[in-house]
Amino acid sequence: MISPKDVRITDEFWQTEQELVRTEVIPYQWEALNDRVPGAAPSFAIHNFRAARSLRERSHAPGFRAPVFGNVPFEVLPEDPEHPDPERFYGFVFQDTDLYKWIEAVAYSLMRHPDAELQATADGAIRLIAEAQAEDGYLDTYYILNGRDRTFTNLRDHHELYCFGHLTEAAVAYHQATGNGMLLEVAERFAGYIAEKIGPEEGKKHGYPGHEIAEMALVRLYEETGKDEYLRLSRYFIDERGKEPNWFALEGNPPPEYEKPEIPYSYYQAHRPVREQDEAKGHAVRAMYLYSGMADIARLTGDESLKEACRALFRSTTREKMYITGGVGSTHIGEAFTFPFDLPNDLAYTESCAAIGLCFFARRMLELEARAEYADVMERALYNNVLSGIALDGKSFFYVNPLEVWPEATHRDARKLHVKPVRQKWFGCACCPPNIARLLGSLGSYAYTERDNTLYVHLYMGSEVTLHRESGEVRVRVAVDREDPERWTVRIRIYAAAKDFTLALRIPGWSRECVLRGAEGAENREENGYIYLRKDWKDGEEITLELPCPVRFLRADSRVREDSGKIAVMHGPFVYCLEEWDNGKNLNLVSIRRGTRPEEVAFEKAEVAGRPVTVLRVPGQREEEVTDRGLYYEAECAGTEAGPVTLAMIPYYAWANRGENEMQVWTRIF
Ligand code: FUB
Ligand code: ZN
Repeated sequence: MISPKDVRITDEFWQTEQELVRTEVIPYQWEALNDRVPGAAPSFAIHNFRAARSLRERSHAPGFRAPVFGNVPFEVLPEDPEHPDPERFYGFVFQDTDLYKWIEAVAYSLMRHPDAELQATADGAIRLIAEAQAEDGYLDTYYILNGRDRTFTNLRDHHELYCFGHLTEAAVAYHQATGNGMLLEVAERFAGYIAEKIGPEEGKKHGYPGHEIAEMALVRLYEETGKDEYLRLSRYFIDERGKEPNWFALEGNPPPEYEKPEIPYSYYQAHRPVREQDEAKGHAVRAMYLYSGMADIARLTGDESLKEACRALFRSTTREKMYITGGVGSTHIGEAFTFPFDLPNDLAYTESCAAIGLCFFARRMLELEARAEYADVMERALYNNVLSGIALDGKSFFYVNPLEVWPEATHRDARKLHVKPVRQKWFGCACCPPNIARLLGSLGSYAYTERDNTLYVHLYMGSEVTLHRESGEVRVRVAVDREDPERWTVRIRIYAAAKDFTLALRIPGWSRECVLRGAEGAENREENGYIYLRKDWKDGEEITLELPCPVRFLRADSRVREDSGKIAVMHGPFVYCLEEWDNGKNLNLVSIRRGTRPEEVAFEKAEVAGRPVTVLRVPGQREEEVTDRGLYYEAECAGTEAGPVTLAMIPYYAWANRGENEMQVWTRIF
């Protein structure tokens, strides 16, 4: 894998996002983790580690009695919010992960931008984590503080292995960024503890995580340390999942209410062995994380049946259950997938973490086999659902990313209370904001992958990647000029002579007519959506790829009932939307004029919340408002009166940055 350390993002658009993470998100989240943001839901993450450290210190005192697990709920709130008990655990069962994700985001930031003060803060947090770790290596403050007698007794719901996964991801990143191995040691000690308790051997629990992530985290740990036991454990989790008798039944905990007896355990993707799964099911984030881990294991072991399952699950996810924005998970009930083509726009759940998980999955599929389809999906999720999760000023976040919002309904309709019309400062369940931060921080490893002397360029963003090869370093610099909205001009320059080296350039799904210049004498072939250029490259050699970037009108498959008779507008990888701010109230009354051709759409340079955006001006109509003829009234079968208007569309990621207002992605044709 190409480390984010080896890629420097120079692109104006993406560098702005990375700088926001560095200058706004990381400092803000640190305050949030320390419960110092007035008006924001408290995190208790640091509080819990302090309490666990204090418990460990006290555990050596004479007469110490370890806590015994009582009836502790999934989320613990202080009785007196003003005075939380310093010795108690608060927050969700997985609260520890917010700190781990923050450390991971810090690691990526330090890779790009050394900062002694930030590093010292993170080092301090890591020391706290190490001091909170139990002497046997176990580390989950929820159990440490509420009672170790329940350790690993509810793998299905209690997230201990999920916490381990995030700890490990952070540990690897921090080690790579700074060389500080303290967190890596903590993670390895916890991994060792897990392997003692869970596994195929007699006397161990034959279980696996209820919320996946440990699978891919263990692969990272294996790749960082070279220790086979981590790969074995990851593989065990994957192979064991869904086998009969089902571990989650054997554990004997009562089923949660969203679990239906006729589809047992699909919420956790444990309804059947993973190689027999071919439909994306259950909790969307869990599903994406599992499939990512499966793809990792398939890559490392060459296991064909696992590869086939990954392909089937990718198809199911993206050809039947994905929104045009790259969002996945249609319902807030269980934060889950529903059935194929059920993609409601105003009820969508489309959690930011789920779209991030889809990026993880797609990148791992690319590492398995280069097919532009995977990169198209990764790009779709990244440029739309993921980016919409964070405000343009980096100070507030969406958990849920709907495709249509009528603010009044989100306040008054109980079915839509999960939809927020404006981004929130923080959340009691704050999984999304630090997840966005760690993804944006590690963008470089999504833009490129490397295999067999081939550098794959998946995402076109200004950047410079350094490849470490036996013959020396090769630097490849990519510059993307988007000045002309009708085309992206990509210039790729290679520094250092590279013998028998292949550049593989993705042909984006939105730009099939691309034109390549340069690469004289290269062996040139096209395969699965990539142009392969193989040759002995000279130092300083440059090629140019012109990517026409037309406006496109998209329709949905007829089975997506919500979108019948409507179109969505895209420009390059960006999905566009209408906002009330630009188009007036009642977006239900506007339509795109029948027969409009994409070439009739005009571009306009504008700003939203101080950030440059390309606005699309689209010929449209607005129906007259009828409010004085009764709830229902007799009318001609000819449509209502409508007058011409020019609709202004902005990129979806930029919506809700100018206050609360209506928004819609899919618009009627009339
Ligand atoms: O359960 C941990 C995280 O919290 C999930 O990934 C999110 O969906 C949220 O439920
Ligand atoms: Zn989330």
